[in-house]
Order: sequence, then structure tokens, then C-alpha cells
Amino acid sequence: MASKGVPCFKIIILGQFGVGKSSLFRNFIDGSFCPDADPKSSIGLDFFSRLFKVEDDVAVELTLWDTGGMERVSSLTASYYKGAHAGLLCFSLSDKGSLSVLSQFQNEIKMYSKTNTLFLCGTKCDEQVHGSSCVTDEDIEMFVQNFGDEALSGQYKTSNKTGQGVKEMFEDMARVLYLKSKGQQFEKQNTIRVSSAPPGGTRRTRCCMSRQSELDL
Ligand SMILES: Nc1nc2c(ncn2[C@@H]2O[C@H](COP(=O)(O)OP(=O)(O)OP(=O)(O)O)[C@@H](O)[C@H]2O)c(=O)[nH]1
Ligand SMILES: [Mg+2]
Repeated sequence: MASKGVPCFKIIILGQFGVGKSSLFRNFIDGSFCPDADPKSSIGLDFFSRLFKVEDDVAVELTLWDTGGMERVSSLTASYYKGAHAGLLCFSLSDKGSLSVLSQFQNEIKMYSKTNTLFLCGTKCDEQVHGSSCVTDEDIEMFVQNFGDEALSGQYKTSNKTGQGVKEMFEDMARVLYLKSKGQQFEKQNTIRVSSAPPGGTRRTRCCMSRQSELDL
């Protein structure tokens, strides 16, 4: 349920199949990770809201939407995009192809959501190894240049498995959306270059729980 008087922002997750969108969604809900997630098990839109503190006495509500794999059975419906304040473009750091396909979402999100706030998230940084299919910093730089640096309000590197960068990413997105909504300047975060090693070893791998969204928009 939307909290009274609290600024609310709808964020939609976009990206190729298997990059970890639903895992990120699950992480957002309760910090859990399911290594053997069956993508076929989640067909249908889902959303979940959480409060984030952005200033000493100010919190904002982020409502995160996951396609639940709907794009496999139909093109993403306009209702998914409708009213979104931001798009979270996800690619896997271990799959070059998943980065290049992201440009296709740029037009769709502009057309249906009328927002120009986009964030870029490289997932699976725990598995980034040096192989020809892995995404390098140069690949990302080139993508960002072609995409338009000004079009991105933040770039992050995360792992759903270890939890690296996930909490920080959502906190930063909340801050950016809040400042943007007030017409204020903000400093862009770019954690895309941080070391892929998790700071304190691996985090939890508490297994998946299926939780329905509590929000009734
Ligand atoms: N190593 C590693 N595996 C991950 C990570 N995130 C997701 N996975 C695995 O990647 C696979 C796909 O994850 P999903 O979250 O289902 O991906 P998705 O983007 O929602 O996939 P679709 O719904 O089919 O589009 C699962 O086996 C996850 O366990 C991560 O950060 N690290
Ligand atoms: Mg999914």
C-alpha cells in the first residue's frame, strides 16, 4: 500500500532473458537468492514496494516491477511501462549479447512511460571471468557512448548471489529519483568499474521464497 505523503516511484526492470531480473526483484523483496531458479515458474507481472531513507527525515517509496518472464510469451504490455518513473536496464556481465540488446528498450520506455530516467545494472559480477563472452569496461564505455551518457542516471555493478552492490544501487536510485523530482542536481554514481570481488566473501544464499506483492496500485 502506498504510504501517505511519501513520494512514490515506479521502477521497471528491463533486460534479456536470464540476466537475473527476477533474482534482483527477489533480492529487493527480502535479500534472498535462489541459485536454481526456474525462470518458467514466474510468468506474470509482479511488483513490490519498499521505503528508502534519502535524507534525515525523508523517505521515498520505490515500487519495483518485474516482468516475471512475460516477454517470453508476449511483447511487454504497455501497462508494464505505463507510469514508470524509471527503467532499470539489466545485462549480465558474463554475456556480451545481453548488453547490446538493451538499446531496444530505450525507445519503448520513452514511448510508453514518457520518462527519461534510466539506470544501467551489470548483474552477476560474482561470475565475471575473462572470456570472450564477458563484458569488459571498454564494452560498457562504448555502449554508454552510443546510448548517450546523459541518458543514464547511474551505472552499477551487482551480484544477486553475493549481494554485492544491490542494496547500494537501490539506495542510490531512491536518492536520484528524489532529487530529480525536486529538480535538484545530483552526482551520478558509477560503480561499474569497482572490483568484482565481493568485499567480505560471499553473502547468504538463503533459498527462494515466493512472496506476492503487497501493493495495490
Ligand atoms: N552467479 C549468479 N547467478 C545469478 C545471478 N542472478 C541470477 N542468477 C542466476 O541466473 C539465472 C537466471 O536468473 P533469473 O533471475 O531467473 O533471470 P531473469 O532475467 O528473470 O530471466 P527471465 O525471467 O527468463 O527473463 C538463475 O539460475 C539465477 O540463479 C547472480 O548475480 N550471479
Ligand atoms: Mg524472470
